[in-house]
Amino acid sequence: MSDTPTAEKAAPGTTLGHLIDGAVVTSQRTFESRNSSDLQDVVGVFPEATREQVRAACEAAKRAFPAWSKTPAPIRGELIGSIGKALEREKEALSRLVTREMGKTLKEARGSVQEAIDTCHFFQSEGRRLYGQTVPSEMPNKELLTYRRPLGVVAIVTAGNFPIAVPSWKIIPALLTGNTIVWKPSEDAPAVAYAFARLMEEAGLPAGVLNVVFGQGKDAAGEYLVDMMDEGLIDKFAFTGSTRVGRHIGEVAGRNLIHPTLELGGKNPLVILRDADLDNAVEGAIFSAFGTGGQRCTSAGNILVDAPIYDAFKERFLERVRSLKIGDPNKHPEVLYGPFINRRFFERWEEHYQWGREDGATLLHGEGRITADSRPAGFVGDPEAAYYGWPTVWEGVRPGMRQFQEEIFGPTINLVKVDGIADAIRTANAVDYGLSSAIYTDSREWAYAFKDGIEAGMTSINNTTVGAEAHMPFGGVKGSGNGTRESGIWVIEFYTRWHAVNDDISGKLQLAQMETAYVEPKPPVAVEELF
Ligand code: UN1
Repeated sequence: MSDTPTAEKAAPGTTLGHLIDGAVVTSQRTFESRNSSDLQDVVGVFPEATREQVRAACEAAKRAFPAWSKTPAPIRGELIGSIGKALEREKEALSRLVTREMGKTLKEARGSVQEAIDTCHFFQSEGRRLYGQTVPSEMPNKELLTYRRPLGVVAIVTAGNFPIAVPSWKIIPALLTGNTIVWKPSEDAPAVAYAFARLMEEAGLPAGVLNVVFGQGKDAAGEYLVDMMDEGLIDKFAFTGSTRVGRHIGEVAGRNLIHPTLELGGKNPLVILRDADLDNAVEGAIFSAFGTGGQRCTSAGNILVDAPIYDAFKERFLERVRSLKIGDPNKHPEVLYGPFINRRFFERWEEHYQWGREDGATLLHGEGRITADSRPAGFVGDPEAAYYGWPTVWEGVRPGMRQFQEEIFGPTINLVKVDGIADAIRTANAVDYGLSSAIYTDSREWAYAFKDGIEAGMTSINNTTVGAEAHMPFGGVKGSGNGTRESGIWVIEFYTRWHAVNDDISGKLQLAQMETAYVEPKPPVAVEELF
Protein backbone atom coordinates (compact mmCIF):
# COMPACT_ATOMS: atom_id res chain seq x y z
CA MET A 1 0.00 0.00 0.00
CA SER A 2 2.86 2.37 0.77
CA ASP A 3 3.70 3.00 -2.87
CA THR A 4 0.08 3.80 -3.75
CA PRO A 5 -0.07 7.51 -4.55
CA THR A 6 -2.59 9.19 -2.28
CA ALA A 7 -4.81 12.03 -3.42
CA GLU A 8 -3.62 15.47 -2.44
CA LYS A 9 -6.07 17.51 -0.49
CA ALA A 10 -7.22 20.53 -2.50
CA ALA A 11 -6.42 23.79 -0.73
CA PRO A 12 -9.64 25.56 0.28
CA GLY A 13 -10.91 27.60 -2.63
CA THR A 14 -8.87 25.71 -5.23
CA THR A 15 -10.90 24.99 -8.31
CA LEU A 16 -10.99 21.32 -9.05
CA GLY A 17 -11.01 20.08 -12.61
CA HIS A 18 -13.11 18.11 -15.03
CA LEU A 19 -11.68 14.76 -15.97
CA ILE A 20 -11.32 14.65 -19.75
CA ASP A 21 -9.19 12.08 -21.56
CA GLY A 22 -7.26 11.33 -18.37
CA ALA A 23 -6.32 14.98 -17.83
CA VAL A 24 -7.52 17.52 -15.31
CA VAL A 25 -9.18 20.39 -17.18
CA THR A 26 -10.36 23.64 -15.63
CA SER A 27 -12.85 26.23 -16.89
CA GLN A 28 -13.05 30.00 -16.64
CA ARG A 29 -16.41 29.90 -14.93
CA THR A 30 -16.81 28.08 -11.63
CA PHE A 31 -19.49 27.23 -9.07
CA GLU A 32 -19.33 26.37 -5.41
CA SER A 33 -20.67 23.33 -3.67
CA ARG A 34 -21.78 24.12 -0.14
CA ASN A 35 -22.56 22.00 2.88
CA SER A 36 -26.35 21.52 2.70
CA SER A 37 -26.60 21.79 6.50
CA ASP A 38 -24.39 24.85 6.84
CA LEU A 39 -24.42 27.14 3.84
CA GLN A 40 -21.33 29.03 5.06
CA ASP A 41 -19.17 25.95 4.58
CA VAL A 42 -17.80 25.66 1.02
CA VAL A 43 -17.09 22.02 0.25
CA GLY A 44 -15.35 22.73 -3.04
CA VAL A 45 -15.14 25.00 -6.08
CA PHE A 46 -15.91 23.29 -9.37
CA PRO A 47 -15.50 24.26 -13.00
CA GLU A 48 -18.53 24.99 -15.15
CA ALA A 49 -18.00 23.06 -18.38
CA THR A 50 -18.33 24.84 -21.72
CA ARG A 51 -19.98 23.27 -24.73
CA GLU A 52 -16.52 22.69 -26.27
CA GLN A 53 -15.36 20.87 -23.13
CA VAL A 54 -18.42 18.63 -23.13
CA ARG A 55 -17.80 17.88 -26.79
CA ALA A 56 -14.11 17.15 -26.09
CA ALA A 57 -15.15 14.72 -23.36
CA CYS A 58 -17.46 12.90 -25.80
CA GLU A 59 -14.72 12.75 -28.41
CA ALA A 60 -12.26 11.37 -25.84
CA ALA A 61 -14.79 8.69 -24.88
CA LYS A 62 -15.25 7.82 -28.55
CA ARG A 63 -11.49 7.44 -29.04
CA ALA A 64 -11.16 5.26 -25.94
CA PHE A 65 -14.00 2.95 -26.97
CA PRO A 66 -12.27 0.54 -29.39
CA ALA A 67 -9.55 -0.52 -26.93
CA TRP A 68 -11.83 -0.65 -23.89
CA SER A 69 -14.51 -2.64 -25.69
CA LYS A 70 -11.84 -5.16 -26.76
CA THR A 71 -10.49 -5.53 -23.22
CA PRO A 72 -11.71 -8.98 -22.10
CA ALA A 73 -14.80 -8.71 -19.92
CA PRO A 74 -13.23 -10.66 -17.00
CA ILE A 75 -10.39 -8.10 -16.97
CA ARG A 76 -12.89 -5.25 -16.93
CA GLY A 77 -14.64 -7.13 -14.11
CA GLU A 78 -11.44 -7.30 -12.07
CA LEU A 79 -11.05 -3.54 -12.48
CA ILE A 80 -14.61 -3.09 -11.21
CA GLY A 81 -13.54 -5.24 -8.24
CA SER A 82 -10.68 -2.82 -7.57
CA ILE A 83 -13.15 0.07 -7.59
CA GLY A 84 -15.20 -1.83 -5.02
CA LYS A 85 -12.11 -2.31 -2.83
CA ALA A 86 -11.21 1.39 -3.05
CA LEU A 87 -14.78 2.29 -2.08
CA GLU A 88 -14.65 -0.10 0.87
CA ARG A 89 -11.37 1.42 2.05
CA GLU A 90 -12.77 4.96 1.77
CA LYS A 91 -16.32 4.13 2.88
CA GLU A 92 -16.25 6.18 6.07
CA ALA A 93 -14.67 9.29 4.54
CA LEU A 94 -16.95 9.10 1.52
CA SER A 95 -20.01 8.69 3.72
CA ARG A 96 -19.04 11.76 5.72
CA LEU A 97 -18.60 13.69 2.49
CA VAL A 98 -22.07 12.57 1.32
CA THR A 99 -23.54 13.79 4.62
CA ARG A 100 -21.66 17.07 4.48
CA GLU A 101 -22.42 17.87 0.88
CA MET A 102 -26.04 16.73 0.42
CA GLY A 103 -27.28 16.44 4.00
CA LYS A 104 -28.56 12.90 4.52
CA THR A 105 -27.78 11.21 7.83
CA LEU A 106 -24.54 9.33 8.27
CA LYS A 107 -26.41 6.05 8.67
CA GLU A 108 -28.11 6.61 5.31
CA ALA A 109 -24.91 7.90 3.72
CA ARG A 110 -23.07 4.74 4.77
CA GLY A 111 -25.93 2.72 3.29
CA SER A 112 -25.69 4.60 0.03
CA VAL A 113 -21.93 4.06 -0.27
CA GLN A 114 -22.52 0.40 0.56
CA GLU A 115 -25.00 0.29 -2.33
CA ALA A 116 -22.19 1.31 -4.69
CA ILE A 117 -19.86 -1.30 -3.13
CA ASP A 118 -22.53 -3.99 -3.56
CA THR A 119 -22.91 -2.93 -7.18
CA CYS A 120 -19.16 -3.41 -7.74
CA HIS A 121 -19.24 -6.83 -6.08
CA PHE A 122 -22.12 -7.90 -8.28
CA PHE A 123 -20.57 -6.73 -11.54
CA GLN A 124 -17.05 -7.93 -10.78
CA SER A 125 -18.21 -11.51 -11.26
CA GLU A 126 -20.62 -10.57 -14.05
CA GLY A 127 -17.47 -9.95 -16.11
CA ARG A 128 -16.99 -13.73 -16.06
CA ARG A 129 -20.57 -14.35 -17.09
CA LEU A 130 -21.65 -11.94 -19.85
CA TYR A 131 -23.17 -14.95 -21.53
CA GLY A 132 -24.28 -15.21 -25.10
CA GLN A 133 -26.07 -18.30 -26.46
CA THR A 134 -25.30 -21.03 -28.93
CA VAL A 135 -28.49 -21.80 -30.80
CA PRO A 136 -29.18 -24.79 -33.10
CA SER A 137 -29.50 -23.89 -36.78
CA GLU A 138 -32.17 -25.35 -39.05
CA MET A 139 -29.43 -26.08 -41.61
CA PRO A 140 -26.68 -28.69 -41.28
CA ASN A 141 -23.07 -27.61 -40.74
CA LYS A 142 -24.12 -24.22 -39.57
CA GLU A 143 -24.00 -22.70 -36.09
CA LEU A 144 -25.94 -19.80 -34.61
CA LEU A 145 -24.50 -17.66 -31.83
CA THR A 146 -25.45 -14.54 -29.91
CA TYR A 147 -23.03 -12.05 -28.43
CA ARG A 148 -23.56 -9.08 -26.17
CA ARG A 149 -21.83 -6.07 -27.69
CA PRO A 150 -21.28 -2.72 -25.99
CA LEU A 151 -23.14 0.31 -27.32
CA GLY A 152 -20.32 2.89 -27.47
CA VAL A 153 -20.29 6.24 -25.66
CA VAL A 154 -22.71 6.47 -22.74
CA ALA A 155 -23.76 9.91 -21.47
CA ILE A 156 -24.84 9.92 -17.84
CA VAL A 157 -26.63 12.68 -15.91
CA THR A 158 -27.45 12.03 -12.26
CA ALA A 159 -29.28 13.67 -9.33
CA GLY A 160 -27.88 14.92 -6.01
CA ASN A 161 -29.95 12.85 -3.56
CA PHE A 162 -28.01 9.62 -4.11
CA PRO A 163 -24.72 11.04 -5.37
CA ILE A 164 -22.77 7.78 -5.38
CA ALA A 165 -25.24 4.87 -5.33
CA VAL A 166 -27.34 5.90 -8.32
CA PRO A 167 -24.34 6.94 -10.49
CA SER A 168 -22.79 3.55 -9.69
CA TRP A 169 -25.93 1.78 -11.01
CA LYS A 170 -25.16 3.33 -14.37
CA ILE A 171 -21.37 3.71 -14.49
CA ILE A 172 -20.40 0.27 -13.20
CA PRO A 173 -22.52 -1.85 -15.59
CA ALA A 174 -21.73 0.52 -18.48
CA LEU A 175 -18.00 0.04 -17.91
CA LEU A 176 -18.29 -3.68 -17.31
CA THR A 177 -20.06 -4.20 -20.61
CA GLY A 178 -17.31 -2.32 -22.48
CA ASN A 179 -18.77 1.15 -22.98
CA THR A 180 -16.99 4.44 -22.37
CA ILE A 181 -18.57 7.27 -20.44
CA VAL A 182 -19.16 11.00 -20.13
CA TRP A 183 -20.73 11.70 -16.73
CA LYS A 184 -22.29 15.01 -15.71
CA PRO A 185 -22.94 14.64 -11.98
CA SER A 186 -25.44 16.74 -10.08
CA GLU A 187 -24.41 20.32 -9.37
CA ASP A 188 -25.65 19.61 -5.82
CA ALA A 189 -23.03 16.97 -5.11
CA PRO A 190 -19.93 17.53 -7.27
CA ALA A 191 -17.49 16.80 -4.45
CA VAL A 192 -18.83 13.29 -3.93
CA ALA A 193 -18.72 12.77 -7.69
CA TYR A 194 -15.15 14.03 -7.84
CA ALA A 195 -14.06 11.67 -5.05
CA PHE A 196 -15.86 8.74 -6.69
CA ALA A 197 -14.20 9.53 -10.04
CA ARG A 198 -10.76 9.70 -8.40
CA LEU A 199 -11.31 6.28 -6.82
CA MET A 200 -12.37 4.86 -10.18
CA GLU A 201 -9.24 6.31 -11.77
CA GLU A 202 -7.14 4.78 -8.99
CA ALA A 203 -8.45 1.36 -10.00
CA GLY A 204 -6.64 1.83 -13.32
CA LEU A 205 -9.19 3.00 -15.88
CA PRO A 206 -7.39 3.94 -19.11
CA ALA A 207 -7.57 7.61 -20.18
CA GLY A 208 -10.85 8.57 -21.85
CA VAL A 209 -12.85 5.57 -20.59
CA LEU A 210 -14.50 7.67 -17.87
CA ASN A 211 -14.80 11.40 -18.44
CA VAL A 212 -16.46 13.69 -15.90
CA VAL A 213 -17.75 17.17 -16.71
CA PHE A 214 -19.09 19.41 -13.97
CA GLY A 215 -21.73 22.09 -14.25
CA GLN A 216 -25.39 22.99 -14.03
CA GLY A 217 -28.13 21.34 -16.03
CA LYS A 218 -30.16 23.98 -17.86
CA ASP A 219 -28.29 26.02 -20.51
CA ALA A 220 -25.13 24.39 -19.22
CA ALA A 221 -23.15 21.13 -19.10
CA GLY A 222 -26.24 18.90 -18.73
CA GLU A 223 -27.99 20.42 -21.71
CA TYR A 224 -24.80 20.44 -23.80
CA LEU A 225 -24.47 16.72 -23.16
CA VAL A 226 -28.04 16.19 -24.37
CA ASP A 227 -27.20 18.22 -27.49
CA MET A 228 -24.28 15.89 -28.21
CA MET A 229 -26.83 13.24 -29.20
CA ASP A 230 -27.72 15.47 -32.16
CA GLU A 231 -24.02 15.77 -33.01
CA GLY A 232 -23.78 11.99 -33.27
CA LEU A 233 -21.27 11.69 -30.45
CA ILE A 234 -23.40 9.60 -28.08
CA ASP A 235 -24.79 6.09 -28.36
CA LYS A 236 -26.70 5.83 -25.11
CA PHE A 237 -28.11 8.28 -22.56
CA ALA A 238 -28.83 7.43 -18.92
CA PHE A 239 -30.63 9.89 -16.70
CA THR A 240 -32.06 10.06 -13.20
CA GLY A 241 -34.13 13.14 -12.42
CA SER A 242 -37.43 14.84 -13.08
CA THR A 243 -40.07 13.54 -15.46
CA ARG A 244 -40.06 16.88 -17.29
CA VAL A 245 -36.34 16.72 -18.12
CA GLY A 246 -36.60 12.98 -18.77
CA ARG A 247 -39.26 13.53 -21.42
CA HIS A 248 -37.03 16.07 -23.16
CA ILE A 249 -34.05 13.70 -23.12
CA GLY A 250 -36.31 10.94 -24.43
CA GLU A 251 -37.41 13.13 -27.34
CA VAL A 252 -33.87 14.03 -28.37
CA ALA A 253 -32.79 10.41 -27.93
CA GLY A 254 -35.76 9.20 -29.97
CA ARG A 255 -34.95 11.26 -33.04
CA ASN A 256 -31.41 9.89 -32.85
CA LEU A 257 -32.67 6.29 -32.46
CA ILE A 258 -31.04 6.07 -29.03
CA HIS A 259 -32.81 4.05 -26.35
CA PRO A 260 -32.25 6.03 -23.16
CA THR A 261 -32.43 4.85 -19.57
CA LEU A 262 -34.85 7.21 -17.81
CA GLU A 263 -35.41 6.92 -14.07
CA LEU A 264 -37.86 9.67 -13.23
CA GLY A 265 -40.16 10.86 -10.48
CA GLY A 266 -42.52 9.05 -8.19
CA LYS A 267 -45.57 9.65 -6.05
CA ASN A 268 -45.39 6.41 -4.20
CA PRO A 269 -48.38 4.99 -2.33
CA LEU A 270 -48.07 3.29 1.04
CA VAL A 271 -51.22 1.35 1.96
CA ILE A 272 -52.11 0.33 5.51
CA LEU A 273 -55.00 -2.09 5.75
CA ARG A 274 -57.23 -2.80 8.74
CA ASP A 275 -55.41 -6.00 9.77
CA ALA A 276 -51.89 -4.51 9.65
CA ASP A 277 -49.43 -4.63 12.54
CA LEU A 278 -49.82 -0.95 13.42
CA ASP A 279 -46.48 -0.55 15.21
CA ASN A 280 -44.62 -1.85 12.18
CA ALA A 281 -46.79 0.21 9.82
CA VAL A 282 -46.22 3.47 11.74
CA GLU A 283 -42.45 2.96 11.71
CA GLY A 284 -42.51 2.13 8.01
CA ALA A 285 -44.69 5.13 7.24
CA ILE A 286 -42.42 7.50 9.17
CA PHE A 287 -39.30 6.39 7.32
CA SER A 288 -41.01 6.25 3.94
CA ALA A 289 -42.34 9.80 4.34
CA PHE A 290 -39.55 11.56 6.23
CA GLY A 291 -36.36 9.52 5.74
CA THR A 292 -33.88 11.64 3.71
CA GLY A 293 -36.36 14.48 4.34
CA GLY A 294 -38.64 12.94 1.71
CA GLN A 295 -35.99 13.55 -0.96
CA ARG A 296 -35.84 10.06 -2.44
CA CYS A 297 -37.56 9.15 -5.63
CA THR A 298 -38.87 6.20 -3.61
CA SER A 299 -40.23 8.32 -0.72
CA ALA A 300 -43.91 7.82 0.08
CA GLY A 301 -46.16 10.53 -1.39
CA ASN A 302 -49.56 9.35 -0.15
CA ILE A 303 -50.38 7.11 2.80
CA LEU A 304 -53.64 5.29 2.15
CA VAL A 305 -55.21 4.19 5.41
CA ASP A 306 -58.11 1.78 5.70
CA ALA A 307 -61.17 3.45 7.24
CA PRO A 308 -61.59 1.24 10.35
CA ILE A 309 -58.04 2.02 11.57
CA TYR A 310 -57.75 5.54 10.17
CA ASP A 311 -58.14 7.37 13.49
CA ALA A 312 -55.88 4.97 15.43
CA PHE A 313 -53.17 5.20 12.78
CA LYS A 314 -53.43 8.98 12.52
CA GLU A 315 -53.06 9.41 16.27
CA ARG A 316 -49.98 7.18 16.50
CA PHE A 317 -48.41 8.57 13.37
CA LEU A 318 -48.81 12.19 14.55
CA GLU A 319 -47.41 11.30 17.94
CA ARG A 320 -44.25 10.03 16.23
CA VAL A 321 -44.13 13.03 13.90
CA ARG A 322 -44.26 15.46 16.85
CA SER A 323 -41.16 13.91 18.37
CA LEU A 324 -39.05 13.57 15.20
CA LYS A 325 -35.44 14.66 15.54
CA ILE A 326 -34.37 17.03 12.81
CA GLY A 327 -31.15 19.01 12.38
CA ASP A 328 -27.60 19.05 11.04
CA PRO A 329 -26.69 15.37 10.54
CA ASN A 330 -22.96 16.19 10.64
CA LYS A 331 -23.27 17.29 14.25
CA HIS A 332 -26.28 15.34 15.42
CA PRO A 333 -26.16 11.72 14.32
CA GLU A 334 -29.49 10.97 16.01
CA VAL A 335 -31.62 13.08 13.62
CA LEU A 336 -34.04 11.37 11.25
CA TYR A 337 -33.48 13.96 8.58
CA GLY A 338 -31.45 17.02 7.76
CA PRO A 339 -31.81 19.96 5.40
CA PHE A 340 -33.09 20.36 1.88
CA ILE A 341 -30.48 19.46 -0.70
CA ASN A 342 -30.95 22.82 -2.40
CA ARG A 343 -33.01 25.97 -2.39
CA ARG A 344 -35.03 24.92 -5.42
CA PHE A 345 -36.35 21.83 -3.64
CA PHE A 346 -37.12 23.95 -0.57
CA GLU A 347 -39.08 26.52 -2.57
CA ARG A 348 -41.06 23.89 -4.39
CA TRP A 349 -41.94 22.23 -1.07
CA GLU A 350 -42.86 25.55 0.50
CA GLU A 351 -45.17 26.23 -2.43
CA HIS A 352 -47.19 23.08 -1.74
CA TYR A 353 -48.59 24.69 1.43
CA GLN A 354 -50.34 27.06 -0.96
CA TRP A 355 -51.67 24.14 -3.02
CA GLY A 356 -53.03 22.52 0.13
CA ARG A 357 -54.85 25.68 1.19
CA GLU A 358 -56.28 26.28 -2.29
CA ASP A 359 -57.48 22.69 -2.71
CA GLY A 360 -59.04 22.51 0.76
CA ALA A 361 -56.75 19.93 2.37
CA THR A 362 -56.42 19.98 6.17
CA LEU A 363 -53.00 20.65 7.63
CA LEU A 364 -52.43 18.40 10.65
CA HIS A 365 -48.82 19.25 11.35
CA GLY A 366 -46.14 21.59 9.98
CA GLU A 367 -45.39 25.27 9.68
CA GLY A 368 -43.22 25.54 6.58
CA ARG A 369 -39.58 26.48 6.96
CA ILE A 370 -37.98 25.84 10.33
CA THR A 371 -36.72 29.12 11.75
CA ALA A 372 -35.62 30.45 15.13
CA ASP A 373 -39.23 31.41 15.85
CA SER A 374 -40.86 28.33 14.39
CA ARG A 375 -39.12 25.13 15.31
CA PRO A 376 -40.51 21.70 16.07
CA ALA A 377 -39.75 20.29 19.53
CA GLY A 378 -37.28 17.78 18.09
CA PHE A 379 -35.17 20.27 16.14
CA VAL A 380 -31.54 20.50 17.21
CA GLY A 381 -28.95 23.14 16.21
CA ASP A 382 -29.19 26.33 14.20
CA PRO A 383 -32.20 26.35 11.87
CA GLU A 384 -30.97 29.40 9.97
CA ALA A 385 -27.75 27.73 8.86
CA ALA A 386 -29.60 26.03 6.00
CA TYR A 387 -33.07 25.22 4.64
CA TYR A 388 -34.91 22.94 7.03
CA GLY A 389 -38.56 22.00 6.73
CA TRP A 390 -41.16 21.08 9.32
CA PRO A 391 -42.39 17.52 9.02
CA THR A 392 -45.70 18.22 7.34
CA VAL A 393 -48.83 16.06 7.47
CA TRP A 394 -52.11 16.64 5.63
CA GLU A 395 -55.48 14.93 5.63
CA GLY A 396 -58.60 15.26 3.55
CA VAL A 397 -56.46 14.86 0.44
CA ARG A 398 -58.19 13.23 -2.53
CA PRO A 399 -57.16 12.15 -6.04
CA GLY A 400 -57.17 15.16 -8.32
CA MET A 401 -55.66 17.54 -5.78
CA ARG A 402 -52.21 18.75 -6.82
CA GLN A 403 -50.51 17.49 -3.70
CA PHE A 404 -52.02 14.03 -4.29
CA GLN A 405 -50.79 13.91 -7.88
CA GLU A 406 -47.42 15.67 -7.91
CA GLU A 407 -44.03 14.70 -6.55
CA ILE A 408 -42.99 17.29 -3.96
CA PHE A 409 -39.56 15.98 -2.85
CA GLY A 410 -39.55 17.19 0.72
CA PRO A 411 -40.82 16.33 4.20
CA THR A 412 -44.55 16.18 3.57
CA ILE A 413 -47.13 13.43 3.48
CA ASN A 414 -50.85 13.08 2.77
CA LEU A 415 -53.10 10.80 4.81
CA VAL A 416 -55.82 9.49 2.51
CA LYS A 417 -58.73 7.47 3.86
CA VAL A 418 -59.70 4.41 1.80
CA ASP A 419 -62.23 1.63 2.31
CA GLY A 420 -60.76 -1.83 1.84
CA ILE A 421 -58.32 -3.36 -0.62
CA ALA A 422 -60.16 -2.60 -3.87
CA ASP A 423 -60.49 1.09 -3.01
CA ALA A 424 -56.86 1.14 -1.85
CA ILE A 425 -55.60 -0.24 -5.18
CA ARG A 426 -57.81 2.10 -7.20
CA THR A 427 -56.66 5.12 -5.20
CA ALA A 428 -53.01 4.04 -5.27
CA ASN A 429 -53.17 3.84 -9.06
CA ALA A 430 -54.77 7.28 -9.43
CA VAL A 431 -51.42 9.02 -9.98
CA ASP A 432 -49.47 9.48 -13.19
CA TYR A 433 -46.39 7.85 -11.64
CA GLY A 434 -45.58 4.24 -10.81
CA LEU A 435 -42.17 3.82 -9.21
CA SER A 436 -42.42 2.10 -5.84
CA SER A 437 -45.34 1.08 -3.64
CA ALA A 438 -45.93 -0.65 -0.32
CA ILE A 439 -48.68 -2.37 1.61
CA TYR A 440 -48.99 -3.34 5.27
CA THR A 441 -51.35 -6.26 5.80
CA ASP A 442 -51.30 -9.76 7.27
CA SER A 443 -53.72 -11.08 4.69
CA ARG A 444 -52.17 -13.17 1.95
CA GLU A 445 -55.14 -12.47 -0.32
CA TRP A 446 -54.93 -8.70 0.09
CA ALA A 447 -51.16 -8.68 -0.36
CA TYR A 448 -51.61 -10.82 -3.46
CA ALA A 449 -54.34 -8.52 -4.84
CA PHE A 450 -52.07 -5.52 -4.28
CA LYS A 451 -49.01 -6.91 -6.02
CA ASP A 452 -51.24 -8.09 -8.84
CA GLY A 453 -53.15 -4.80 -9.27
CA ILE A 454 -50.70 -2.04 -8.41
CA GLU A 455 -49.17 -0.06 -11.25
CA ALA A 456 -45.59 0.19 -10.03
CA GLY A 457 -42.14 -1.06 -10.84
CA MET A 458 -41.45 -2.03 -7.23
CA THR A 459 -43.68 -3.24 -4.40
CA SER A 460 -42.93 -3.95 -0.75
CA ILE A 461 -45.13 -6.10 1.43
CA ASN A 462 -44.83 -5.13 5.10
CA ASN A 463 -41.88 -2.86 4.42
CA THR A 464 -41.31 0.72 3.29
CA THR A 465 -41.57 2.29 -0.15
CA VAL A 466 -37.80 2.90 -0.03
CA GLY A 467 -34.76 0.69 0.32
CA ALA A 468 -34.58 -1.26 -2.93
CA GLU A 469 -31.69 -3.73 -2.81
CA ALA A 470 -28.78 -3.26 -5.17
CA HIS A 471 -29.31 -6.44 -7.19
CA MET A 472 -33.04 -6.15 -7.93
CA PRO A 473 -34.45 -4.39 -11.00
CA PHE A 474 -34.99 -0.73 -10.15
CA GLY A 475 -37.38 1.35 -12.21
CA GLY A 476 -40.99 2.29 -12.71
CA VAL A 477 -43.99 2.48 -14.99
CA LYS A 478 -46.11 5.39 -16.28
CA GLY A 479 -44.45 8.80 -15.61
CA SER A 480 -41.67 7.18 -13.56
CA GLY A 481 -39.67 6.06 -16.55
CA ASN A 482 -39.61 4.49 -19.98
CA GLY A 483 -39.52 0.85 -18.90
CA THR A 484 -35.76 0.57 -18.51
CA ARG A 485 -34.40 -1.06 -15.37
CA GLU A 486 -31.20 -0.57 -13.40
CA SER A 487 -29.23 -2.99 -11.22
CA GLY A 488 -28.80 -6.73 -11.13
CA ILE A 489 -28.73 -8.76 -14.32
CA TRP A 490 -31.55 -6.66 -15.80
CA VAL A 491 -29.47 -3.52 -16.35
CA ILE A 492 -27.11 -5.35 -18.73
CA GLU A 493 -29.88 -5.42 -21.31
CA PHE A 494 -29.79 -1.63 -21.51
CA TYR A 495 -26.02 -1.20 -21.99
CA THR A 496 -25.53 -3.86 -24.65
CA ARG A 497 -27.03 -4.86 -27.97
CA TRP A 498 -27.45 -8.41 -29.09
CA HIS A 499 -25.38 -9.49 -32.05
CA ALA A 500 -26.76 -12.54 -33.88
CA VAL A 501 -24.12 -14.48 -35.80
CA ASN A 502 -24.62 -17.42 -38.10
CA ASP A 503 -21.54 -19.37 -38.98
CA ASP A 504 -21.89 -21.66 -42.03
CA ILE A 505 -19.13 -24.22 -42.62
CA SER A 506 -21.01 -26.29 -45.25
CA GLY A 507 -19.01 -24.71 -48.07
CA LYS A 508 -22.12 -24.11 -50.20
CA LEU A 509 -25.08 -21.75 -50.41
CA GLN A 510 -27.71 -22.92 -47.90
CA LEU A 511 -30.98 -20.96 -47.89
CA ALA A 512 -32.78 -21.08 -44.56
CA GLN A 513 -36.59 -21.37 -44.76
CA MET A 514 -36.37 -22.12 -48.52
CA GLU A 515 -34.16 -25.20 -48.48
CA THR A 516 -34.69 -26.41 -44.96
CA ALA A 517 -34.87 -30.23 -45.04
CA TYR A 518 -38.03 -30.84 -43.05
CA VAL A 519 -38.97 -34.52 -42.75
CA GLU A 520 -42.06 -35.44 -44.90
CA PRO A 521 -44.72 -37.09 -42.69
CA LYS A 522 -46.18 -40.47 -43.80
CA PRO A 523 -49.97 -41.00 -44.41
CA PRO A 524 -52.08 -40.21 -41.31
CA VAL A 525 -52.68 -42.88 -38.68
CA ALA A 526 -56.32 -43.05 -37.42
CA VAL A 527 -56.19 -44.68 -33.98
CA GLU A 528 -59.86 -45.68 -34.12
CA GLU A 529 -59.20 -47.96 -37.10
CA LEU A 530 -56.31 -49.73 -35.43
CA PHE A 531 -58.40 -51.92 -33.05
C1 UN1 B 1 -33.40 7.50 -5.73
O1 UN1 B 1 -33.97 8.17 -4.86
O2 UN1 B 1 -33.15 8.00 -6.86
O3 UN1 B 1 -34.67 2.37 -2.96
C2 UN1 B 1 -32.90 6.12 -5.53
C3 UN1 B 1 -34.13 3.34 -2.42
C4 UN1 B 1 -32.66 3.56 -2.68
C5 UN1 B 1 -32.46 4.23 -4.00
C6 UN1 B 1 -33.27 5.48 -4.22
N1 UN1 B 1 -31.99 2.29 -2.64
O4 UN1 B 1 -34.73 4.10 -1.69
